[in-house]
Amino acid sequence: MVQERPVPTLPTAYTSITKEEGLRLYEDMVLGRLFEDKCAEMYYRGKMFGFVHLYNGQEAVSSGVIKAMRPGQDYVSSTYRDHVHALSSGVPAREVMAELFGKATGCSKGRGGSMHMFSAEHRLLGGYAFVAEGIPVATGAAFQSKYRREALGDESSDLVTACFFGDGACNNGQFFECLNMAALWKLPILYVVENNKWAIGMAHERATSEPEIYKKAHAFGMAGVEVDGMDIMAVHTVAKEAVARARAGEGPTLIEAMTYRFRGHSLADPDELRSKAEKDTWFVRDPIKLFAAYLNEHNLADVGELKAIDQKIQATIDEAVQFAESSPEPDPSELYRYIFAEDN
Ligand SMILES: Cc1ncc(C[n+]2csc(CCOP(=O)(O)OP(=O)(O)O)c2C)c(N)n1
Ligand SMILES: [Mg+2]
Repeated sequence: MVQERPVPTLPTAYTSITKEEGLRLYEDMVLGRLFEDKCAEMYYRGKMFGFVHLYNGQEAVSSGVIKAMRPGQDYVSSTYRDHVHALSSGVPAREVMAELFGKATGCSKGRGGSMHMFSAEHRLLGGYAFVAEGIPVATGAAFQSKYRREALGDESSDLVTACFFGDGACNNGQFFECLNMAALWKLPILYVVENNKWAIGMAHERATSEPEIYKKAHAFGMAGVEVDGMDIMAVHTVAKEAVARARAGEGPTLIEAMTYRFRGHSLADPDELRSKAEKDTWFVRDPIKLFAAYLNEHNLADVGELKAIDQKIQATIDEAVQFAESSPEPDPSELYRYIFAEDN
């Protein structure tokens, strides 16, 4: 048995949910999972190029946080592991798949590919290939919403930003500089660390002096919370509190979600460094299976209802692949478009 860091569970009384909300969260996690499974299939069939990093296992973090926000208004920033954050933000599956195929109908018009999902409409500030690169961008987005509201008097600008990044990113200087500014200026932002224990082949404890990342918030006088990232109810509850705090002008929160990626670092990674014992420990904590069991136990959904959702989502994804395959590639005459803002 692998010795794992204990993660606090929320008191049961704290974690009630309506059927409607439960099914919405379940559906979003299934969308992320089935989409990524299809990505793997398409990648190995040679439909996509470059590195493709999948999110399987971490779905409770994306769904739990983003579904606690206002769709199409609040901002989300991601990393190179960005497909599922895009889906939770409302970018249609067909546009994410088309982007992966490098097609003109993709959400970044085929210019971005796997690591550069973007959607102004869905307030997705982008996937970023450099580790920690999204942190200053998200911090800037949070600053502008606060500035518009407080300095320019725009009351509608009570917007919140969620900034996702990995455990490895927390050893990068941008993390410290941005947390300092965000705490100083009480910015409306959630820094969400998806601690999946590894940065490619570097084990988290080998790379950082204080592995409990949420504690780093206290150095800045910021709220810091650790949460079971495989338990969507826990993530969603913590996220709702952090969003409310941010919207009320009470400042940022650092959320450390303890999670695990079920596949290698990227689809090119043979994943030989993580032990079988460690993987097995986490595989049994599959967030989708855990939540399906929760919904069953609390009579919120039966097996048939959940299966119907799975089938509906699978149909959406199959349609997304057809859309991506039949879409045109970007026209070579447009090679220099979308480089400067005025071209958009
Ligand atoms: C600034 C920078 N340094 C190094 C790399 C190479 N690199 C790509 S992914 C990665 C690991 C990051 O791990 P983590 O932040 O934990 O995210 P995860 O992949 O686990 O989601 C590294 C070092 C990079 N892309 N950018
Ligand atoms: Mg990691």
